[in-house]
Amino acid sequence: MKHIDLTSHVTGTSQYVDDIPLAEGTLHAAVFGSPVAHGRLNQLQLAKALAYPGVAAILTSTDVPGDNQIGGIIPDEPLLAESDLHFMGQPIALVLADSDFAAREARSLIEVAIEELEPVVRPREAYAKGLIIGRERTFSMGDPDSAFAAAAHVFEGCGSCGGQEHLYIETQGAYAFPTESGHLRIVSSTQGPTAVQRTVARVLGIPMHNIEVDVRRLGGGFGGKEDQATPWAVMAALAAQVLNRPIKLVLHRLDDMAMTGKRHPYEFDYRIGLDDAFKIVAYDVQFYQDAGAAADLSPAVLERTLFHFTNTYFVPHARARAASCRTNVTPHTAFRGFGGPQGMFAIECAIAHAADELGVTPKTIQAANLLAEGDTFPYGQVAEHARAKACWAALAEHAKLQELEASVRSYNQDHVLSKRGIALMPICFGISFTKTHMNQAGALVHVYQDGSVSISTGAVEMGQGVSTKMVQVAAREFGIPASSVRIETTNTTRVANTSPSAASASADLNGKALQRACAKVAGRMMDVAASILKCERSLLRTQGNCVLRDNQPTGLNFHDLASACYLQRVNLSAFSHYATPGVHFDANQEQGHPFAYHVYGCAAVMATVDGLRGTYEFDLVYIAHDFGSSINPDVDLGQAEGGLVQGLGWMTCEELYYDDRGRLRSNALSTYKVPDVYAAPKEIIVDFLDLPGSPAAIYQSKAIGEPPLMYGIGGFFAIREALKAFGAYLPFVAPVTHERVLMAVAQKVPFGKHAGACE
Ligand code: MTE
Ligand code: LUZ
Ligand code: MOS
Repeated sequence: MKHIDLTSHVTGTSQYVDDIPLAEGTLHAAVFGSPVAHGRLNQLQLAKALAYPGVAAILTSTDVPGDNQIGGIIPDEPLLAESDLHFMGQPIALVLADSDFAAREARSLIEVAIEELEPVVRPREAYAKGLIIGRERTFSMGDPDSAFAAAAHVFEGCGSCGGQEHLYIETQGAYAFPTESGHLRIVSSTQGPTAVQRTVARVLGIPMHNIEVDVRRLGGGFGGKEDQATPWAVMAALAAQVLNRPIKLVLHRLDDMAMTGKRHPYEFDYRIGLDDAFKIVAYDVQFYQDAGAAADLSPAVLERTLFHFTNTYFVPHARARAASCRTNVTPHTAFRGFGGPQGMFAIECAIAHAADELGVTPKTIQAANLLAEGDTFPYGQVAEHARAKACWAALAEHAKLQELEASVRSYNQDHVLSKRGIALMPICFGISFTKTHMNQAGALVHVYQDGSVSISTGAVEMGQGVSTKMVQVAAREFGIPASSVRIETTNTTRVANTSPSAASASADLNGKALQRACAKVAGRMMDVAASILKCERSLLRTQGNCVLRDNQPTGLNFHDLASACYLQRVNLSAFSHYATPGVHFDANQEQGHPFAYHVYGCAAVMATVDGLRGTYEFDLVYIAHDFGSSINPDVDLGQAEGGLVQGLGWMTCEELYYDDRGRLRSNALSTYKVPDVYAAPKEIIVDFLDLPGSPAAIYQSKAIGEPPLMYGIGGFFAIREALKAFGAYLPFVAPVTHERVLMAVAQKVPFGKHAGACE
């Protein structure tokens, strides 16, 4: 089945927040943000801005009727700054005017008196000053200290990986409508409608039932709208309530890039111990997460770094420590992989370092340490249906890895100015929210009396195809064509108390809830069919709109059955709830069974580096991925390819540059480079591993949204291998931009001096 938004996307008729026809009396909002990264706000002069034609009002923290607080995990973030300014772009005031242009012009007339303070822009510096959010966490298994003492080889070093701009095509935005009796209806481009509803209630000091949040779809989220869609919706709601007018707030791209958080940059120190058979006997790592100026989701992201710090390897003696470091940049947030990629990058660096020293390729070490069935993860969960070795073997066979490696060697012999490298990137990603209570969902289904079906779930469509999958679930449960099913908007009045669409779990959680809801209604309908056809219900099933008895048509179709049910006063609606069974985690012991299952896969990435220019290209990426029994191979393939390219971008060309005043200099598409069609690999081949998925996933499929992003890490190491062929060593600093490659070739960074990574 094709993605249900295919035609409307291609013809430009899909609707987003900015496409909603303007309601009478609408005011447009522009957000005035802090001009400094750290300081104290002494005075705000609004007179000139208020005098600008068309300006209706300017709201500040003093206009907040409830709690001026939007922090989800830790209450450390005001909606609008009071006196302390913690990052450049931090919202201070909201200008409301009768046009977007007027609001923005007036915004530029706001004057401030600020006492500027020294900003902290590096996580290690924040750590040294004790600027830590939440508590430091340690995951540990075995006895690393003794294992290091006994290890034949021990290597230590450090590295870093940069942040990443989400660059959803639709920027952040919301449209709030005051309806009546203090009720607000908010259309928001959010992954978390309930988070918006809950936070609006808190900030406005009103009950949640006075707020309806509605989402048709997002033009991309990638985690950037899991939590950080909320403030813009709350600002729109605040102004709608105070002014009793519809309020539209859609960020312009430059504001979005300057004001919203990104993937967390990390720095790390590692130590790895191996025996003579290349077994990793011990691994120890310390992570410094650049959390930005407020907690946002950072503690949860940090936790997932710890869940994935051994990637897909079994390390008997392993320890990871991690701290969220408070710096004066935008609070960083969820981004596809949610801290997992950073954890995996670190161990891949440690492996590459050991490989350099031991004179083997990283592949030798990777292969010797892949997780096996029954191995224990450092957080206590035992690997079941472990597919690390199966994916590795499938890749080696299907990609004809040995031939590929031979071709790289001969290429390098024949070429002086350009060299090739190949890297393998095995992955393992845990599926479930690591906060156990978030693993729940709800679904509502109506069968109308004409047999057409309407479904609502808590899942938000952001391009990943979850709406398509929900339609497939309902069609399959009722035995009707997908064209008979309509998926409604995600709306807090139809499905309440939802988790954000995140953690790759939306299809599993909402699909299972929907399956139950459909089964309830279908069961009632089949009872009626059995009475009409005077036969055992167990002989009946529905397919392609027809009710079949012993697989033979009965003449009764789904439409007539629905109207018969209605006339017999049978309930044709149902709501169901689903909560993932068996997941738990004890954050005091740092032990438990946090994931319903794991997704595995392996990629081979081949890159060619031009030694004169420092440029590179990805010639080929081969992936063997554990999709389970995919319910939509087209959609899932798109997720695999898109995730890969987004991961390659993070590792290579996407460079966020903050100056030492905490100003983001790469704040536009002219200075922040995402992979385009030329930067994408010339060839991407994705093999579906032919193994059943998990019973915890919908129809034994497997979650697909995030895991493929981590294949992109292979891009860094493919380039690094190519550089080794030049006799140059690449320090473990990502992204590896063309400039960094050129420097590595030109300077022939001596091995062992992983320069630049550790200061
Ligand atoms: N794919 C598209 N096209 N757009 C997106 O915003 N977000 C990713 C992934 N794939 C995203 C995407 C992220 S971060 C997650 S968590 C999952 O989709 C969320 O959807 P799922 O739970 O249905 O997989
Ligand atoms: N969001 C979240 C996530 O709140 N918890 C998670 O565990 C998670 N994992 C991946 C992506 N988003
Ligand atoms: Mo995805 S980072 O879980 O929104």
